[in-house]
Amino acid sequence: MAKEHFGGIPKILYEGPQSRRALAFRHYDPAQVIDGRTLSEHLRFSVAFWHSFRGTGTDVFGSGTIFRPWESGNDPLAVAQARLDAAFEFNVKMQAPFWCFHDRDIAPEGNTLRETNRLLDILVAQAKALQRDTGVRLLWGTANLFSHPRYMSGAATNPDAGVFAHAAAQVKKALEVTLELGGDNYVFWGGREGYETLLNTDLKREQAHLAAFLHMAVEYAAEIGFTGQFLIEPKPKEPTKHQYDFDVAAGIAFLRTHGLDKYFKFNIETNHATLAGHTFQHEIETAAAHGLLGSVDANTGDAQLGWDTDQFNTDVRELTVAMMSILRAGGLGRGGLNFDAKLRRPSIDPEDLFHAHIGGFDAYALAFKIARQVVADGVFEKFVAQRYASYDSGVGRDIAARRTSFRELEQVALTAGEPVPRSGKQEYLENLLMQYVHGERR
Ligand code: XLS
Ligand code: NI
Ligand code: NI
Repeated sequence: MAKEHFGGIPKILYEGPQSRRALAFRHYDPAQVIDGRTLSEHLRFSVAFWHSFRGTGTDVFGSGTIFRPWESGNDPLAVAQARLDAAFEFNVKMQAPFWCFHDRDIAPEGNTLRETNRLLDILVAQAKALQRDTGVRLLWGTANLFSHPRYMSGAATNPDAGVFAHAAAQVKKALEVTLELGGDNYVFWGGREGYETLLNTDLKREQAHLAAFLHMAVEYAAEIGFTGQFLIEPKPKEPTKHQYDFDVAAGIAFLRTHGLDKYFKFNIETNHATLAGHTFQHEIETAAAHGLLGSVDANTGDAQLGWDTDQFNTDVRELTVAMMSILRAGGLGRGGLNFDAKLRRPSIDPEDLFHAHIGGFDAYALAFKIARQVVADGVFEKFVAQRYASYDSGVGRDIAARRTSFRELEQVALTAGEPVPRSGKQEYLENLLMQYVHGERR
């Protein structure tokens, strides 16, 4: 890398839990081998280019607060090139093996689609060289189908077929670029694929169009030889009042209805789960129950704010239970933990970007280690198995195998009398969990 952009900040190294240095890892030791794989391979941390390198701290009440030195200059292409260099330097210094981006994050838009594609090609060539030089890889690519005014009423769900065509052209190119950069996945987050009011919306038609769009993406991927995993990223609302990929359950219904479930899995974002009224773990369990757990957008919301604040998550308890579900599901495979999170508006120093990711990486690494211990000990699993044991034999087994009927079960109920109540022992289990979280059982 030519010029150092984060001067004065060294590569962040693992120093162990006792370290008191702020710019060090206490739990994330990328090279630590656990169960035959390094921690880096288990966790597959990814930096989200859009938040970390395009976020300026704007909100609805005010303009940007975060200015990086490489952002100055009046040639947008040169700025984009310096920015991309800075991003890879950040990945390397953070020991983050992956990055993620939207097409429009990395390259400026031209006056025509053709010109925009040409500019994108320049940055993609640079990214390819940077990937080769640094070993950083692409976790997933995606297209920004929500910022440009043409997408104000959606992309694939736009009432205007011309906008649909434009979105198709954009995703076609984004797929080519993701293939070129060896991306492991391709993500669809349905930014404006929803509605503001049903007074002007044909909901059924819009969903059919969205399905057609996704089928065409699958077909084009096959055509060009992109074998990465397609992911849907559910979010209930924001920017629109209602988004069709509301949550994992709605996503499953949509994918199955339109014959897409064999091609897609889910990219689950913590803050989107909470916006939908679920826990992070709930969304993971729901996807995993259907074999559709793909990847994670690692962030968190704010309990008092009702929107997608995309903060860095340091809640080890929440991450531990999420990790327990991920491990029980067999891990994330070719997915990973993408830090779709941004700095707070007053966190304006380049160093803050490091503190933010260090906190997030360490919290996830610690949660992974705790969860691994929990799953290995199997105490919760044993409790749950016990709780359902009545379905392992006799009439319970017949119910599970659908070998009985209401008539037979009525006889069972009449002869057996009132079932004996058994405690769910929630508080006992929560205390047990805390023993792991607090390190008393490690
Ligand atoms: C926004 C989404 C977005 C996707 C990628 O809420 O999380 O950042 O991850 O388009
Ligand atoms: Ni996201
Ligand atoms: Ni989000």
